[in-house]
Amino acid sequence: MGALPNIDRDTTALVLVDIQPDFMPGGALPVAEGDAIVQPVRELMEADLFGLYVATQDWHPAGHISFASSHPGRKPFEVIELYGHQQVLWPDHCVQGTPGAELHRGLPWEKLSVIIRKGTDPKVDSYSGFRNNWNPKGERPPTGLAGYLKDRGITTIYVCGLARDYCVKWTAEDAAREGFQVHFLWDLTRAVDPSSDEQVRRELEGAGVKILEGAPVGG
Ligand code: VGL
Ligand code: ZN
Repeated sequence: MGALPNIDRDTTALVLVDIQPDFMPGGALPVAEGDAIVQPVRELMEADLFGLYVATQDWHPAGHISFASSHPGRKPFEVIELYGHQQVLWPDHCVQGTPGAELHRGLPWEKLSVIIRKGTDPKVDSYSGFRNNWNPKGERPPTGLAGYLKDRGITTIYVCGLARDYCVKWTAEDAAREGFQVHFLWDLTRAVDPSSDEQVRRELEGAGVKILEGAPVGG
């Protein structure tokens, strides 16, 4: 690829999802090759193509409902039913205030206008930057990010980060439902389960998300 389509800075934001040490190799919930996105994401941020930069940060209280350790007898990566939906049980990760929950030190975060911290409700998980997962009432409460972007005239977003098959995917799908044009920077993401890649592609395309491959700048 090597070049992005023309970007209108006034209406286009870059959304950086969960680029945190706990999702890097050696972290608490490691994503294979998660560290490989850091340099291309840095180059993309430094290219200064976007009018607005937003990050999400997975930010769970200790004892969070998504942790296997909160469910006696369960192990990480088992799936349970929670409030009528499937919930993967994760290793403890991104615990508020721990080093693994920080934003990765290799990126120019000073460009950010806002950081959306998510997964802060002890009883509700949150993959997407736009809405929590389902709560006991069957709702997915908004984080305010859609309004934040719309109030600033943003109509188009590019998404990258970790993990491709969870938080980046859910963020992209919710953004499309909110009416944004969504571009998924495939090679600036990595998956928890790479065997799901083809299904992830089909579901993103079904949601109206455009998948862009290759290094967006340089590369
Ligand atoms: C994520 C699982 C649990 C992600 C966050 O960032 O994709 N995955 N929490
Ligand atoms: Zn999480």
